[in-house]
Amino acid sequence: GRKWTEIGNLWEEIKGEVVLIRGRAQTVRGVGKNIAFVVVRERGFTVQCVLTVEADKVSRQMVKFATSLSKESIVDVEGVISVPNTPIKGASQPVEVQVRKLYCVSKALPNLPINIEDAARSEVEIEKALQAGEQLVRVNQDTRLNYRVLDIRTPANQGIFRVQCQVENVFRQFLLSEGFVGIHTPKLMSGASEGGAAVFKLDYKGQPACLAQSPQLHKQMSICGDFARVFEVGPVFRAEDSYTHRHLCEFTGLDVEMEIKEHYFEVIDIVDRLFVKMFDTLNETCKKELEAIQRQYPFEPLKYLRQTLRLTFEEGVKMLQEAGIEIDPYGDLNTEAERKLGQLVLDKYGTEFYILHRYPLAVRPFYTMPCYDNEAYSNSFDVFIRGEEIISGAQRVHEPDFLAVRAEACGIDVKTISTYVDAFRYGAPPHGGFGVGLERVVMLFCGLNNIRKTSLYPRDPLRLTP
Ligand code: ATP
Ligand code: AMO
Repeated sequence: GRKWTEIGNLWEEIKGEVVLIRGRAQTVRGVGKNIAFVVVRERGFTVQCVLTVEADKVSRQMVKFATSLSKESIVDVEGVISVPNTPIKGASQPVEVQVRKLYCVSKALPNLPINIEDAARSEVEIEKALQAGEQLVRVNQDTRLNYRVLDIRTPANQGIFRVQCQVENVFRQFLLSEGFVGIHTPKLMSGASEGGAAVFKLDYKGQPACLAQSPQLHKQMSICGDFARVFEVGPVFRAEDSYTHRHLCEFTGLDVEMEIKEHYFEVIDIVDRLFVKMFDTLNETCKKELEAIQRQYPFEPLKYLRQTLRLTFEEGVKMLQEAGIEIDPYGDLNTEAERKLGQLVLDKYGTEFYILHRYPLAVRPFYTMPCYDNEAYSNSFDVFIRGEEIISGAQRVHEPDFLAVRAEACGIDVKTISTYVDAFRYGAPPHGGFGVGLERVVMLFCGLNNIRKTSLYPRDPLRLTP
């Protein structure tokens, strides 16, 4: 086959070389009958291709053909790299391609519902353009999501989903290096694992069933089966009934479960080292992607410490109370209090990533282990980025009769989870774990304002397509 060059690799060093590239016609402009400019884009990188009528090489017909290309059509271009005297507007690469051959591989419709250039602009750029009297359509979120295939062509979106891939990759690599084994648990379940309200019910060949709200029960059962340390990356289903910026009906769960030798801090230690490694790796390996995201959605890099700050729930409540906020010391923090505490922690400790542990037992799921020294509290924790929750975790109850009592107390019908409770009757080690929302990690690391931006094809209470 012929040698293809990626548009992102077209630099001054290869001046004079003949290259072959494939990309989308982002903009097309004819100047008279003898010249045409086609800006070609490949995964966020753009280069200007120039067609000039010259004997034997480019005909007038070809210039006409190029000028008539519809935006977003896919083209193959062969040409010579040249370096223009003045910088090129509207292209990421500093060189031009002097076109010899141009083929249209696939035509796009002439009128697209989203103009990629408009969809790629930041709020500031949009405001400027509007003030300058430019004709511009602000692309709203519903339009973006309705035509997601077009929307995800923007450089920021290309960046977001590469960052997401790296988050998942670091999660796996780190845990594998710590002796964890990856597992897959069923998504069709006989009962709810996280409380009955937010569960999708379905008919399983005549039996009532539901979609898994988490791998909670089976990841614990795998510990009873002697895997000692497990992780899972998989879909999680929640029938959320409210429409918020951070809840989806289907998201990707990064789950961990492990034996505990002495203390639930062993689980927190894993969270700590995993996420410091994660943030370091993202900052090192995703520079281009993060820049592309920042250009459209400006954000400050995440502030985090070498060793993650740990506060008890009581300490958090005290900080909020001292700031004049009324808090029930045995209740849960609402979204507003979580945000406020995030700000107080940032001001006092200089970090936007921290762990809050020893939550009141009453606000945690039935499988959570109470504190040995005070049963009003539990061996549990939440983890926050920029004042919003990304992780919940805890040590679990491993005594079956007490587990059944806790489940009933939390309104769960033990019959629907009897195989889970019974798993602890064959000998079960002390254990704990945590669940991370992948889309939330990406959203908050990148300071984005809506979880739909970090879900490729989001499912929310109002959206089941595309
Ligand atoms: P988790 O399910 O792990 O707790 P979460 O982020 O979904 O994760 P919730 O328990 O649902 O958190 O809620 C945490 C807090 O956020 C609650 O105390 C509640 O005040 C607030 N909250 C939850 N859902 C909403 C919502 N739809 N609108 C406003 N606030 C909400
Ligand atoms: P929890 O219900 O807190 O805990 O979920 C764990 C993490 O998943 C994310 N998350 C969500 N992300 C998007 N949309 C949603 N509707 C949504 N709900 C939750 C959050 C949250 O921190 N079994 C426990 C975990 C454990 O203890 O191991 C659980 O499911 O980032």
